[in-house]
Amino acid sequence: MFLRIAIFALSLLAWAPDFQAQSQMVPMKLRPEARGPAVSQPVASPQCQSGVVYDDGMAENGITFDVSMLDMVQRFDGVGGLRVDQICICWTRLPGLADIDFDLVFYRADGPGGQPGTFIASFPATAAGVPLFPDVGLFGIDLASFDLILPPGDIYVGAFWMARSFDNMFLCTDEDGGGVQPIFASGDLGLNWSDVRLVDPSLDALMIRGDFTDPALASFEIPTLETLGLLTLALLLGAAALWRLRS
Ligand SMILES: [Ca+2]
Repeated sequence: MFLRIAIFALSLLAWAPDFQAQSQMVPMKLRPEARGPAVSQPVASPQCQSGVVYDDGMAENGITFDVSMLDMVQRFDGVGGLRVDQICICWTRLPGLADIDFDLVFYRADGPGGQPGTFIASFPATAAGVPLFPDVGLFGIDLASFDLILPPGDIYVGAFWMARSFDNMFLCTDEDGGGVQPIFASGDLGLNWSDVRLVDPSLDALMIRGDFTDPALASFEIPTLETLGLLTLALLLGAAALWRLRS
């Protein structure tokens, strides 16, 4: 959050170039020829596999945009009202920097036509040791301790990063998994959004996944042996006290 506020302040000083870039955002891809056989290894980590997943587990490509600040998000349906436990996000890269600092970002789907609208939250994160394309890395970010309860409705989840500072970094894309979730990109901190699929028809899904739980269910605790043991001890002590009083 602090990073975004700081960057927003800076962006006011240099607003014009990015605002113009927004209206003509063109994706930069690792394999511009698009569709073909899967070239990456299967995602090694089981992270988020039991959560909300829109990709097929194999990345065919990567995508970024030539803007200073880039938000790229994918819509998650049916997660409104749930608590975010973990987000998994896949990065790949060309030679250069191996680590990327980014923010996980959350937006409500209350913009025009259901596109991203109200900003919800962001969390600074780092993906260290991003593999060279065609290898990819699925990085899990544990958010359980933040107790982020999402507002009602559909939610956009994705990443914000300084795309020109990390111009060798790409979000992994699935191009043959059949995903249909809306995907949007913004070069001006979410003021204007571009439908990424309109400029990149080969894109099926971003490899962004999430684990969510119902906060009502999360607060239910199954009694543990320790709890039962303490209860038994209390009963025994109570019985002993009663016996001593009566004797
Ligand atoms: Ca795939």
